[in-house]
Order: sequence, then C-alpha cells, then structure tokens
Amino acid sequence: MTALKNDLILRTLRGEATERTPVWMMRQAGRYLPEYMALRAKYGFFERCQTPELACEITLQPVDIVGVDAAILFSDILVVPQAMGMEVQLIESKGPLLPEPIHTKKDLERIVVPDVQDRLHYVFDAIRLIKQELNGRVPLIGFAGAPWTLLCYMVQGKGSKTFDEAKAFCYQQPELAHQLLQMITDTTIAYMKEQIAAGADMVQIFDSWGGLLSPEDFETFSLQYIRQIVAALKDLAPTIIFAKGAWFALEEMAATGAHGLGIDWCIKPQLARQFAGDKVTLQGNFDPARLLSPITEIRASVKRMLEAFGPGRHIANLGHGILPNVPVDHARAFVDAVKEFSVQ
Ligand code: 1CP
Repeated sequence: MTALKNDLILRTLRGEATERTPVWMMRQAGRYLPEYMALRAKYGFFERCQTPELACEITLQPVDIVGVDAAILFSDILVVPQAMGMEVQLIESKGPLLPEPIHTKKDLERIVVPDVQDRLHYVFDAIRLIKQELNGRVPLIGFAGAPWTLLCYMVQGKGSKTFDEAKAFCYQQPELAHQLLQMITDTTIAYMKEQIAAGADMVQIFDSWGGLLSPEDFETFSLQYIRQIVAALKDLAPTIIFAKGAWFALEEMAATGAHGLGIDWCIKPQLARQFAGDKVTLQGNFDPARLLSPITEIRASVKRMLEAFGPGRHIANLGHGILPNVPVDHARAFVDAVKEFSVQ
C-alpha cells in the first residue's frame, strides 16, 4: 500500500507533534458541493453509496475542492440497519424513512446480525478503490453510527428532534432494547474491522443523538456499547468517538481508550480538555452555522478556536455536519484559516 504523504491527522491522534493542526469537516462530502449535486441529480442515494466508482468520486470531491487533510468514505450510518434486514428509504427534502420500525419482540425477530462481507461488500470495494485513487494524498476515514443513534432510527423510523419513541422503547422494554443494541454492536464491530482491513486509516463512531440522553441513560444505552466497539478496534486503527451533546461523558469516553473525542460548539475547548484529560485528541468544534458568516469573520473565529484549543492534540473540525447552504468558498476559507493560523 502507498505510504501516506499527509499523515497529520494520524500523528495528532497518536499524540505526536505535528507541523500544524490538521483539518476536515464532518459531512464534507455532501450537498454544499455543486459537484455532489450534479451526481445527486443522476443517481439515487443508495445507488451512490452502493456503486464504488460513485462513492469514490464523491469521497474525493472535498479533498480536491476544499483541501481537507482527510477523506471520509461517502456512505451513510443507515446502511447498517439496512444490512440487518430493515428497509431504509431516503425521502427527498425529508430525510431517512424506515417504514417498518421496531416496536415489539416480533419486530425484532426480523433483525439479524448479518455477514458483513455479504451485505456490505460494496463499502469495502469502495474503500479499496478510494485508497487507490487517493494514492496516499491524505488518510481515509471509515465510520459507523453508534448503536444508540442507530436504534433511534430503527425504532422511531425517521429523524426527530427528541427521538421520544426510541426513548420510550428503551424505558418500557429495556430487555428488547439491550438485545437490539447488542446486535447493532456486534454488526458494527465486524463492519468496522472490515473497513480497516479494506484500507480505512482511522474510524469515527457517530453518536449524533447521544446528547439526548441523561448522563445515566447515556452510560446504559450508549456508552457501554461504544466501549465494546472501541475495545475491539483501537489496536487496529485510531478511533474517534463523536457523541454530539454528550460533553458530560467526556471523562468516561476518554477512559474507553479512544484516540480522539469530537466535541460540538456548545462547550468551551478548555472545559472539554479538563473533562477529557491530556491523553486524548480533541476534535471540533466550530459551529457549522458560523460558516454562513462573512469570510473575514470565519477567519477570525477560526483563529480564536485554534488559540482556545492550544497546540497539539487537536483536529480542527465543525461541531456537527456542514450545512447544505454553506458557500464553497466559505468552507475553503475555514480550511485555509486552520492551515494559516495553527500554532504548534
Ligand atoms: O443527497 C442527499 O440528500 C443525501 C444527504 C445525505 C448525505 C450526503 C445523507 C442522508 N447522508 C449523507 C452522507 C453521510 N452521512 C456521510 C458521508 C460522508 C461525509 O461525512 O461527508 C456521513 C458520515 C453520514 C453520517 C450520518 N448519516 C449521520 C451522522 C452524522 C450527523 O450528521 O449527525 C446521521 C445522523 C445520518 C442520517 C442521515 N442520513 C442522511 C440524512 C439527511 C441524515 C440525517 C437525518 C436526520 O436529521 O435525522
């Protein structure tokens, strides 16, 4: 395999000194890019995920266009529920829809821990192709949804601000919930191991809805499963946990042995560092909506963010995914400002 020409992120995750702070953006391969929209007009969402040549092209777009220090596989967290036997649709301007959500013991009988090579081979094919096309320019990030966040969609059946039905399922039928969470965990471990075997240089676990839980419920319904995933992966590749809104669990997440922890914009970097301790890399935490500011202000806020994190053990990123209405030159200004202002 070709040696990496830019391994800033991997070195930062290992706690090694780097020339500058590395940068990438969550959901960087997506709707703010006209080049993505052109492919979106021609192919369905899952067709884009399942066709290695398309997934590869979309994955490479932000590397070429905005100059990020890592590529993230173009796919979705919902390919896992799909592989476990659920129907998943993506409805234009509405988001994901799972028409037959899980509410009962009988519903759970439809769910399997699949052979990931059989059901998700297209992801591994895409990873091999992307690695070849990247030709060592930047590392490739593999990813999966955290079990709690996947349960949210599998039970609620669609996006939600509160995921109240998913919570009700956990609180009213905890045994079923834990059975499902364990099945997702086992699938995810096998899936991410294969991503790494196919060439992913590092992996991120997205717990987008972790912050909807109380600290106690986060431990019960999310962290104990993330802990199993990190334990299975961390010696194979650097692993990042991004649990949006779950700043209260930074200490416990650091104790999993993950190399990196993502934080959103609702916590000060200094406080996150106090909670997380010195042995982990922090990733974040620019407010994605701040990319809608004028470029001069984006640059000034990036500078303040880099100063707040201080040198080392920081990967610059947004605190959540980039919004579809961000102008490309604003995204580029964010990336360029990190490269320009980072102090090591
Ligand atoms: O073109 C379109 O309309 C599809 C929009 C889209 C895209 C570009 C979806 C549907 N998924 C994706 C790609 C995607 N999803 C990536 C690609 C790589 C990259 O980061 O560039 C990744 C990492 C994801 C992960 C993902 N999907 C998460 C976790 C991260 C987050 O943003 O919180 C979640 C929650 C999803 C579910 C999902 N898939 C798609 C949408 C619009 C959503 C969110 C729905 C909701 O708000 O509940």
